[in-house]
Parts: sequence; C-alpha cells; structure tokens
Amino acid sequence: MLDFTAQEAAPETKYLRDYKIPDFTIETVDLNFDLHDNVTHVTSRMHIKRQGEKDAPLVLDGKDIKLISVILNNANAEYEVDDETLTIHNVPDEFDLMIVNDIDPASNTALEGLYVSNGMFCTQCEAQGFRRITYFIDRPDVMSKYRVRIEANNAKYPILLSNGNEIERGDAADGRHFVVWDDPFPKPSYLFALVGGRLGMVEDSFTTKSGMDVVLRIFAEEQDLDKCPHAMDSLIKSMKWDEDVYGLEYDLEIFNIVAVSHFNMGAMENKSLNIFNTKCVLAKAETATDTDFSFVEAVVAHEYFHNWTGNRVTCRDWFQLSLKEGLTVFRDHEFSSDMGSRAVCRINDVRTLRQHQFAEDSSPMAHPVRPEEYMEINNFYTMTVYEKGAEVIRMMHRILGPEKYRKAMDLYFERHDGQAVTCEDFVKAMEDGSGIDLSQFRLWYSQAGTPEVDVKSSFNNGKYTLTFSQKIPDTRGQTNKKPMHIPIELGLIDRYGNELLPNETILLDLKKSEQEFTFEGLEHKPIPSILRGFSAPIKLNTDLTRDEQIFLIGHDSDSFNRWEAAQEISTDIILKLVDDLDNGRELDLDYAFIDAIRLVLTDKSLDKAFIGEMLALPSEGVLGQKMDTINVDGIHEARKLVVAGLATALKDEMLAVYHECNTGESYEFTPEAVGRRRLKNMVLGYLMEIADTEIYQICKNQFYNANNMTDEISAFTFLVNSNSPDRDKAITNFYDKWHHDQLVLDKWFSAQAMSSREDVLDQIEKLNEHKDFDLKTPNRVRSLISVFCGLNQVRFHDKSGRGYEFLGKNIKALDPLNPQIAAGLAKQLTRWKSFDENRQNMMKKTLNDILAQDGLSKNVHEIVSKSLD
Ligand code: B3K
Ligand code: ZN
Repeated sequence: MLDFTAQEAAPETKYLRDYKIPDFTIETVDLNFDLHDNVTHVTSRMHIKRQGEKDAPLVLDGKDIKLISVILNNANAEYEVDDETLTIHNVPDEFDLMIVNDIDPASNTALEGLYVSNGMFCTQCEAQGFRRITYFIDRPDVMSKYRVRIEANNAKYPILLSNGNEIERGDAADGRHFVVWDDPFPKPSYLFALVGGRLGMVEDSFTTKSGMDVVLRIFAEEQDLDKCPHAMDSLIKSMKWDEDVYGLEYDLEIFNIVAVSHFNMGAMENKSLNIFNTKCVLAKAETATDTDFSFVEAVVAHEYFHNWTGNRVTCRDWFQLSLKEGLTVFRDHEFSSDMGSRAVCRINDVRTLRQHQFAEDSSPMAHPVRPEEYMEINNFYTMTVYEKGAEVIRMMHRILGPEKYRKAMDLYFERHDGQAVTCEDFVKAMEDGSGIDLSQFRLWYSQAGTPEVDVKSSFNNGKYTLTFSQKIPDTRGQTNKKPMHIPIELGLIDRYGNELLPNETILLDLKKSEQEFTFEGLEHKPIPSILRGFSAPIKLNTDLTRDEQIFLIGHDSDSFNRWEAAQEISTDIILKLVDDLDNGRELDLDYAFIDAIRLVLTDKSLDKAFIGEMLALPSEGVLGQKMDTINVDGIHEARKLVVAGLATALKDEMLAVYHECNTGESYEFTPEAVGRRRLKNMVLGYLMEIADTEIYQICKNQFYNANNMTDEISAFTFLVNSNSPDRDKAITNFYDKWHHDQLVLDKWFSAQAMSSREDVLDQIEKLNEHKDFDLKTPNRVRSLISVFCGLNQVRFHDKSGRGYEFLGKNIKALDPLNPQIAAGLAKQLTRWKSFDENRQNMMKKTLNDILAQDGLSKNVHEIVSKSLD
C-alpha cells in the first residue's frame, strides 16, 4: 500500500510526451516458482543488454516483494532499493542477473501479480502486476523469452501452468512435483501467467488452415465443468473466424483457458494461457442468461483475437492501450455480428457506448482515445479506450472499405509482427495499405469529447441540401478543438419508402465546421436516413419531423436507423412529459407513435430480437444525458408512465406476443430462440407495469417453471421490482435454490439492487451486511454496488443522499483491500456537476470525505482529485 496521505504530495503524473526507449532490454528470463501456502520463493535469471545511454544504471521495478539476493555475473551486486525500484549502478553492457525474492500470494487482496483465489494460485500482470512478482523492467516495450519452472505440492496443486509449451515435468521431494514451460515468442511482462491448483478440464482440438493441430483446454473447478462447452465452442468459432476474415492463424500447439472466481476484470489474454473471470467463461442454460451466453462468446473471442492484436503486435507504452484494445473490441464486435444478428449487435453496442462512454466523455475523467497523461494506468482501461477506440477502427474500416482495410491490416502485421508499436504506426499502416489520407482523421486519437453534429435540410427546385455543422465540446485540459473527419453514412428515401440511390452507399466525409452536401434532380423532397449503422460516435441533431421519424420506423432499410427513430421519438415524448409533470400537465401519448409500435410488434416478418430492441426505451441514464441538470425523479416517473401508457394501449397485442413466444421449448442458444426470449421478456416487463392478477400469475408461472436462467431471472427481476404479494417468497425461493452457485447468487444481489421500489435503500444496506456479501470478491461487489450505483439512477441519487453515503462507505472500506475495484466504484461520483445543487453538494462531500482517508490509493486518489478539480 502506498504511504502518502491526502495532505502529502499527489502521486506522480506520467506523460506521453516523456516517452524514452528503455536503457536496457531483457532478452531472456528464466523463472523458478516454489509455491507454498504462505510464501512463494521466486528466482529470476535474466540476460540483460544495454540499448540506451552508456552510463545509465539498471533500474528495475518492484513492489511489495521481499528481496533476498541480487547476483550479477556470479558475484553479489551492489544495489539500492526503495518502495518501487531496485537500482544497480555501474553495470556492463551485457550481463546475467539473478534475483531471489519472496512474495505472499495468500495475502494479496489487490488481485494484481500472483494471488490465491479459492485455493488456486493465479496471476494478473497487466498493466503492472509483474513487478509484484519479481524485480523487472515492467513495461511493454521490453520483450523477453520466458522459461518457467513451477514447483508445488502434488496433491493440492496437481495442475501447474504457464505460457508456451510444456517441456518437462517430474516429482520433487516432500510430495511435491514440478512442471517446466517454455514460450518461444518474446513477450512483454504483462502477458506472463502462472496457474497452480486442483482443477478439472475439458479438452478439444482445432486444426489450423496450415494443418497444425492445436490442443484446446479449459480448466475450471470440477463442479463447473458442465458449464465449459459453450466457451469451447466459442473458442473454436473464433479461431476459424480469424482465419477466414483476417487470415490469422494460431501459432502454438496448445491454447489454455482457466476460470478464476476472484478477478478484477473480465479476462486476460496472456500468451496461450488466457485467464478468465468465471463470469466470462462458464455458461449453461439453467444458470446463465442469453446475455451471458453472448458475453462469454464475445470475451472468449476478444481474448483469442488478442493473440495477434496485442500479443504478436503489442503496445510500445500504456498510452497506446487502444492500439490493442480498440482494435480487438472492433474485431470481437464484428465476430459477434457474424455469429448472430448484425442489427441487434450494433444496437446493443451503441446502447453501451451511449450509456457509459458518452457519460465518461462529458465527465471530468474525459480523455482522448490515446490519453496523454495518467497517474494510475489501471484507471484508463476505460469505455473511451475500449469502446470509442473500437468506433475509431470501425470508422477507418468504413472509410477504407473492407478490401482496402484488409490490405492495410495485412501490411500492419507484415511491418510490425514481434514489435511494440504505437497508434500512429497503426494509422500509418492504414494509410499506406489503402492510399487514403487519414491526417485529419488522427484527431480521433487526440481530441476528447463527443462531437455534436447538427443537420438542417432544404429542398428547392429538385435540389436537396443537407447542411452539417460540428462542434467538439471542451473537456478537462482541452479547449478550442479542431473539426474532425466524421464519416456519415446516408440514405435518401422517397415518400413510398424506396431508396433513391439503392445501389450505392452514400458516405459523406464531413471535415469542416460547417459543410453542405447537395443532391440534384429529385422529384420530391426525400426523407433522409442520416448516420446509418451509427457510422460515427457522435451526438446527432436533425430537423426531422415526428411524421418523418415515424415514417423511418416503418420504411428505413437500415435497421439501426429504424431503431434510432423509435429511440428519438420516445426520448422526446419522455422529456416532454418530464416538463409536463413539472407543470402539472397530464400524460398525452402520441397515437401515431403507438400505432407505429403496434405495427412493429405485430410484424411477423421482423426478427423477434429486433422487435424486442424496438420496444426498449432509452434508459434513465441516457435520458439524463439529454438534460443540463438531470431531473432524476422526473425522468423516472415520466419513463414509467410511458411504459404504462404503451402497455395499456397495446396490452392485447403484447399478451398475444407473449404467448406466441412462450413456446415451452427446451433451451437453445440460437438467434431465433434468443429473439423469442428477448421479445417475450420485454413485453412481460411492460405488462408488469400495469399488472393485474392475471399478469402477476403469468410472471409467477414463468418464474417457477422456467427451464432456463433467461426466463427465470427476468421474471424474478420483475417480481422483485413489483408489489406482488409473492415478491418476498420469490426472493427467498431464488436464494434457497441458487445460493451454492456464486454466479447465480450475483444475479440475486443484482436483481434487488436494480429495483426502483422506494424501500430499495434499506434492502441494499441489508444486502451489504449479508453473509454472502464479500468486499474481497470483485464479482460480488459489482453485482451489488456497481449495479445499484451505476444502473439504478433514481435510487442511487435519492435526494436523502443515502445512496452517496452507502457508496462512500464502501469505497473507503474497499480501497485498502483492492484499489482497482475501489477506483472503479469512485467513477460513479465523477459526474456530480450534472445534478442539482443539493445533490452536487452531497456528492462533493462524499468525494472530499474519501479524499481525506489516510493512505488512500493512487487509483482512487486520481479519480477523486480529478473530479473535484
Ligand atoms: N487486457 C485485459 C485488461 C487488463 C486490465 C488491467 N487493469 C483484458 C482485455 O481487455 O482483454
Ligand atoms: Zn482486450
């Protein structure tokens, strides 16, 4: 733990502009791990070469480790050591260095470096965890070949894994055994991994297109092995997809995945030994929802795809994080679209982007896709680096077109395989591989904030003009930004619903602050479909009338924009209602909108999942982003009234759809079956807003008789949020049925944390004290605290301030245990300026109170101090 306090100097800020190549590189490293329950002895033998300044000393990173000895070329070395470094002066230009040190994985609650989860040793080294294992030059531009020997008690830790190929195993004294692993690919230390434990395993294989047989293994606790086949299936699909779409093959004869229950994030792409949060790998119908199944498929693919975009070509420094993350998210989004429904995937990705990344972009933590400074790099694994980063790649893909994009990707790998490179190197490969100039486009990497684009249209004598203007809002440390290169995909539709340019995709290159595009020779004024497929991550304001938007719901050939038109209308309706409620006016739903939704709901030709998305109203969080000062209670009330209004108007249709989709079929994870469940549960959610005994009965039946978790948890969530007399019994029933399964128990916590009932704060406080609540388990913390504070806007921002107190108390308790997770929670308080004065004051008080805590981590300090700036 760091030993500064709020009164002492703030943690050091690192700047991109200070990048310097390291003075030394480590060519090979030979590690020996001697695992014991209360201590791990580590011996590291490195071959080191100078590559920079002549007289520079060797400075190695290290944290919370007990140094035993340092031997340089067979002689004791003279060194200096402090909390963060080990320095050796007067070293030759090439030498061997042996370091012996001890660590204590069992007491490592930060879950960085080597730690113990449910009796299993495992590692997490990205970004800077390796320095908690041994002294090293712990930065991604130092790439070394690793050989790893692990020794442990045979009975307790029969499985011993590391990166690369197993080259030796044998018995050792005192009931111990050892395994030696060798990874032929030079890699940065953040990709190192080790696992030791008693684990079961499922195995399969894949033959690459060049004919190499790869053994695929997923390791998990014995009782979870029946939940591994879906991940295995997803892995095989990912391997095939990367060959088909990018021409990229796997490069070792073994690929391992290990499921771990204590994990700070989703998963980690360590070379040939991916380590996964159980939540992102385990799935079976009875315990995982359709969303979980899709999530597992996407995360397995994401980590696998990193083998090329991240591992073979890695980042020069952590400012370049989006080089691997944005690109790999784009790749996994495309993979998911190819596996399921493209339209539904795009809608969900954009929904996530708006809810979380747009919010981040308008907060004091706003930063460019390639940040220029940080105090704690772990705070920058953000929605901006990942999701906006993926949108930046998507835009390049769209500007280049699929063929040139593929050519440019081939060039990128040809140039940079085995290197640690920058985002600039990537863009240069895109330019050189395609011949397209991306100089203005580069601003997407350096300018933070969500561009706002206004469009006005006019029609005169057959000439249709669209006038665009763009504005990039100021963000922390960045003002007066330059206009960006924004690709706007456009369609023009005539009054009969025909595309006016059916065989062409119109891609407008918006590059100026204000720019006009004209289309001549049109008989009638067309209806524009602007920003098809959400071709750029911007906020768009058009002058479309309500009638035109309704027309688009029924006629746009671009599914995304059909959905978008419905979102826009419902947003307008809800926001107007917030105002009406303030002024004592009553709900007045637009009948044309109800009819448009009725048509969608009953359209047998439409994909059911898509209908489900068309019915999903914008969340309270997204609605709040549309207001200068978020009217927390008004939004909640208005949204509920609109749900009830639609449910009342469309009750018969919704009931019919419910029964049509409720087929009683056995579970299958196919797009059609997922679509039926999505739509069924969507209409049930509406109907529960106007529930009578018949509807309660339907919900109760679904809860007690479901043959899959999607239906069970949906019905449970609706019951928990309702006033049904069966509510309490359902809560007990679900707990009794599932308390042995940690991932399902997380859902039990989350369903209660999501409830908008007025008593939810009392419930949350009780759940915080529940015997199954544990601050040391990140999944449990997220299931209760992140869900409540991040997704339950109306109750977290309760005017009493109890929500803030609850969060503040938990952050303070968690910070000494796990600063990364504590900092993630602190992000919920950053947007205080968007709320009314009363709430602002309470949020600031909570932030100040956290800042005053002695020994506050660098992680939380950075978030809190930047928020208060
Ligand atoms: N690269 C890891 C994330 C590491 C987070 C470190 N705080 C997982 C991923 O993005 O694939
Ligand atoms: Zn990633």
